[in-house]
Amino acid sequence: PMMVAGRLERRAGEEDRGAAAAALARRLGVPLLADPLSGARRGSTAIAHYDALLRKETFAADVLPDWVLRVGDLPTSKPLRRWLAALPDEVEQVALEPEGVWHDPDGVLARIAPGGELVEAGRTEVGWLRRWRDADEAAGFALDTELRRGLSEPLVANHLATTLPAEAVLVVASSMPVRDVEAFAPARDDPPRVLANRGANGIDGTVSTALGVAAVHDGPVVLLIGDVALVHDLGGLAALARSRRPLTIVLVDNGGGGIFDALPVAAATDAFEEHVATPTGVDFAAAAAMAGIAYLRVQAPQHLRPAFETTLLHVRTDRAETLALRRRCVAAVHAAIARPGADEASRRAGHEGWDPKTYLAFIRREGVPGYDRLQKEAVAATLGLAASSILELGTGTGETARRLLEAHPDASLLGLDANEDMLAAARERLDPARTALELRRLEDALPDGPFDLVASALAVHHLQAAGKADLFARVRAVLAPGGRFVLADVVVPEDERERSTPLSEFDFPSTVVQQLGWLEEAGFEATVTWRERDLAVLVGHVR
Ligand SMILES: Cc1ncc(C[n+]2csc(CCOP(=O)(O)OP(=O)(O)O)c2C)c(N)n1
Repeated sequence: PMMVAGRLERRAGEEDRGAAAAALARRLGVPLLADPLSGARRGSTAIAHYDALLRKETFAADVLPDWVLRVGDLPTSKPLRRWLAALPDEVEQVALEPEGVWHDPDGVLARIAPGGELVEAGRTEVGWLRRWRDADEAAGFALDTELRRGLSEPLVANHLATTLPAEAVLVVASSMPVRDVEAFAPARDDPPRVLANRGANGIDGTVSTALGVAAVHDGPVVLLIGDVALVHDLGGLAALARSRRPLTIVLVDNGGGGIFDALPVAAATDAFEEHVATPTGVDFAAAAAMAGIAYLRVQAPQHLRPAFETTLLHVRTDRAETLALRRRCVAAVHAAIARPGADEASRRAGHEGWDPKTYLAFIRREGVPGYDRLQKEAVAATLGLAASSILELGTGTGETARRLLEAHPDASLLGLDANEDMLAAARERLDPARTALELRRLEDALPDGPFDLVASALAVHHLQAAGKADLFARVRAVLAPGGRFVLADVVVPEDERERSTPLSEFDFPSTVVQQLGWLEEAGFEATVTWRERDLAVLVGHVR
């Protein structure tokens, strides 16, 4: 069994239900995955780093509970939400909700237990809590090491959640502040109260909310907010001058909506900055002067503490660096919990450490369950084209190349791969008279065309969204008129439960729809010729 705690309401004078949830988890001896908004991220069974942990497929698949008790709202973390939604049907998920209100967008709750009903948890298996605790602790160490390198958005969230006293209230804005606090706040016995205006996750009115909290709360009140959200409530900033209670505003200014950098829309480079990221261009020192409040440019974490008068603490960060840091943090957590053996599958299916001798057997056995079928469908999608020159991206051991040469007896093939050992293996099995092989990464410039056919199997998903969009445009440029691009790869399945290919931190599959979009943008007429579970064959015809 396990417990999951999300945002819990608490009115003045009511008992602290977060603390009660943590006490229950301790009594049951079960892991408690608690969003800081629940107030339950405390005690010896609290798990703080579930967001990063559950991004690792092998870990997520390895720690399935037999029973879940949920209190409060759903936590914000997408990986946690997905994982809960995809738990097997026989895992009963129960919401404990004394107020008769619960949140279940995925329709996975089996039962709503009103307050007071005796909740019977199954027996706790020996070592079950320890597996979670060990992973959580390893994750915490790994993150500390990453975060110590310099002032950053995750460090700001971590520092505030670690150092604010129990009597403080931390108000967090929507977008990354609420997520950073969820991902980087440690479990501690006396956490400050964390409040957020979730609702529809608006970034508006947040300064006003914090102002209201400061008006009634006796202890320090700190607001953690992004630059776009702050600009959405400059009116609230102006109102601060009329409040006699101090509010400390920690502004994380990354020049726009940093949340969007991690989304596929970031690949739309022509419109992204102006229409999605929307940097505000506001001079925040001048905004503080307008509001009549103190202003300080933050250079080090120790500046981040409650001030005695209302103050704007301005932290400048860089969006691209922040995105890279977030990814390093997740990778560091995954490396820290990697267990030899358990992770062999994902490591070998990943980018590094491929051994060409065993790769094919491995991938047939457990790596990509539909491997043979995918190969067949990829070749089928190339038929009907009189190809004399073929470019293959990610030749690997040469399996696809062999099949392509067989299907196109008049063609010669140029194969690219970033791994020398793989190319050596491919060289051994392919006809040298019809094949040339080159060591190149997909990110590198493509060889000059024109080619009649560009084909790729199980390689392009190593590129992130922007990299894929960019590659598709470069492929289009080296194709001859009437040419074709055949892309056979792992994709994000329509239903998470359809995922059957083990992924590592070097795999970034996209959805079919996203990839069709990038193909169209690159000037292809794009179609799907085959798809099953998390594998698909996409074809781009030169328009
Ligand atoms: C009222 C409202 N308008 C628009 C949005 C869409 N939206 C979500 S996050 C975001 C960007 C927020 O940027 P910022 O406050 O700087 O935080 P960051 O993403 O950089 O952490 C926007 C515009 C929203 N949630 N609410």
